[in-house]
Amino acid sequence: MKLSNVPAALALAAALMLCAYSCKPKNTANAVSADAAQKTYVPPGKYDEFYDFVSGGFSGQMSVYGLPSGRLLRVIPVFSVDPQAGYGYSEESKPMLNTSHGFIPWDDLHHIEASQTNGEIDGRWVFGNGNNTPRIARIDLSTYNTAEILELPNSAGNHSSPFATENTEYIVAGTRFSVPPDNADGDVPIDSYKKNFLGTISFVSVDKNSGNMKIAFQLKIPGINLDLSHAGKGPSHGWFFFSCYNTEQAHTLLEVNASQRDKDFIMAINWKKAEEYLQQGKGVKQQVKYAHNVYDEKTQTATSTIETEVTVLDAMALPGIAYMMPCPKSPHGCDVDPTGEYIVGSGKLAALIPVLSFSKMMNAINNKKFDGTYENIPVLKYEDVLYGEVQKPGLGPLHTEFDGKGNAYTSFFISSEIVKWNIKDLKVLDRAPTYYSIGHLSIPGGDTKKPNAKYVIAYNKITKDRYLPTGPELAQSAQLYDISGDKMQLILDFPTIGEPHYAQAIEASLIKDKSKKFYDIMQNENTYAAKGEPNAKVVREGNKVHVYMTAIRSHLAPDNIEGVQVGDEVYFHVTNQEQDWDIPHGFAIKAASTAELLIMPGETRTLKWVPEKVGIYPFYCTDFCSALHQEMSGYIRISPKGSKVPLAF
Ligand code: K7E
Ligand code: RUQ
Ligand code: CUA
Repeated sequence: MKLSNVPAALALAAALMLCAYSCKPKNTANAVSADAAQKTYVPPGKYDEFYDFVSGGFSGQMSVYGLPSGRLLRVIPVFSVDPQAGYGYSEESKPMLNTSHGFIPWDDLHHIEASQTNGEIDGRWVFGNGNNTPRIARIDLSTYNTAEILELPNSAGNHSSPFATENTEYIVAGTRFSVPPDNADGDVPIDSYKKNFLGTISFVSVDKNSGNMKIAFQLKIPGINLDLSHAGKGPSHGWFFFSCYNTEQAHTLLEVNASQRDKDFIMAINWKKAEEYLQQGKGVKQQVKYAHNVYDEKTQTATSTIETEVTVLDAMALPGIAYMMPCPKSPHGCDVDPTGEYIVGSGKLAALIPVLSFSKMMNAINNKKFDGTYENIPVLKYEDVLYGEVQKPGLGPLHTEFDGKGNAYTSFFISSEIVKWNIKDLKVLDRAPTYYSIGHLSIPGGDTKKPNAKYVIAYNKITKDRYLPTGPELAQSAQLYDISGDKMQLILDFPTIGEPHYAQAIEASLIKDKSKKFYDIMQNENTYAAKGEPNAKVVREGNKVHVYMTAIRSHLAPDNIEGVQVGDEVYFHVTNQEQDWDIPHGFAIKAASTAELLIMPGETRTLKWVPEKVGIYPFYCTDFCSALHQEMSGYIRISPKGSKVPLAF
């Protein structure tokens, strides 16, 4: 660390903080549109027009809201254990949270991306990235379950993720932290960064039918920080664009040392070229360890497999895969417009928005107009790839979404506003304040070829005085704007679960009818399913006791269990016998250190309990399911180890 940098760092930090706390946007009074109530009113019993899948940030979960009402419809457990659903507590779901580092019941679910076909949202799956221990999750949009979680090796801080190519050929993930590759000796001095640390981009293929993910290949890139990315589309299909900061490759005092250059890069990756190299056998097999967790709908059980190999292509050694396009000051967002021609970078510290041109980039590449190399990767000239700059748009541009009518909407963290601008002439058309410090914003389909630009939703970092005070912590806030006219109109504030980053809103008509109502119990292949109360039983195998329990309004069977001893491993396999929509049963037992189970109709869920003390323990259904719900209960008697009490139920 150079000492001379310290005052500069402090000054910068102070400036940014000042802004976050004092930049209360102007024209607060007329921000809310007069007919807001009408525009967001969805009468009781009526459905919303959009589902909004919102990242939960450090809550690790994904939440689903209805728009325009802002109703919270569901929280889907993904990267964190969830007591409500028993996710991460039931034996069936525990393997979902396995990693090569063991069971990790928390992550930072950062960005959401919907699957696409022909560059349009197809309503099959949404993907979320675990930012901390690099993972990608796939959520099924008929069951709203986390169907798959894939860990990424050679990676750390999986931030530039999980963005999809036009036909979801790949979900792409770039590492935010460069690290020594997993198969290298990691015990190296941190100041050997430039020598030992590398960046990685993972191309995860997605099976068209099953959705199953697989790391098709990884690209080895210089030790820079990848921040965000988006796929090319239309003419730029086959390319992927990444914002990069810290091209200085600093490893201390990043806020200064990684912000020295006037320009960092947007890296363009030609993944079709990478595929060619792969076919020519230019990939190098590398031994690594990463978990691949799949939930099987038939057995209703997740399995975790530790995979041991990835194929790596070196983008610094194989020409034609990577190019660097200069982009002002620490770019954050990296967004491609619906035509696929314009690439918008957002320099967090820049006072302008650069718009790069794909066709100009191709010209420069085809004419080999390079301005030297960066770690062997050709660098293009800013002037050669620049379409133009939006001048003085606001402070701290972060992310851009598109309306498909030639306009772009950019979020400004520091000046707390959304700015609408025209792509063709780069003129600012409108600005609307956000409360406060907006991060991402999203328009339904706003990062696809076909946006449905009825609304833009702001996801804000700071809530302050917008809600009734609830102690030092306030819920983060989302704000809904009507953008069907020329001017943006704020029509609703609604709180979010955890810290929202990116989100994807999907037209309800596309997915609502395929939403599963219950599981067919006859198709339930869980090894421990009990179908019908006569099949309820208790089986002892050594010190393991398996309780095959049935739940139906309003009875748990068996409801009296004896002959179980301290130190036994007791497995309550509870099968919900109902075959009707929205009739779950719950299950909890006194003193069991795990959470409850919540069992959907036709489903089996297992709670493991190792009793430690002699006694009588009641258990009961936790979900108020009928007038006789309180009667849905029972007792288990725990006897001392070695007791002669016979097994009875
Ligand atoms: Cu801008 Cu981590 Cu996508 Cu949040 S990131 S804001
Ligand atoms: S019971 S409806 Cu516990 Cu009165 Cu709740
Ligand atoms: Cu079943 Cu309450």
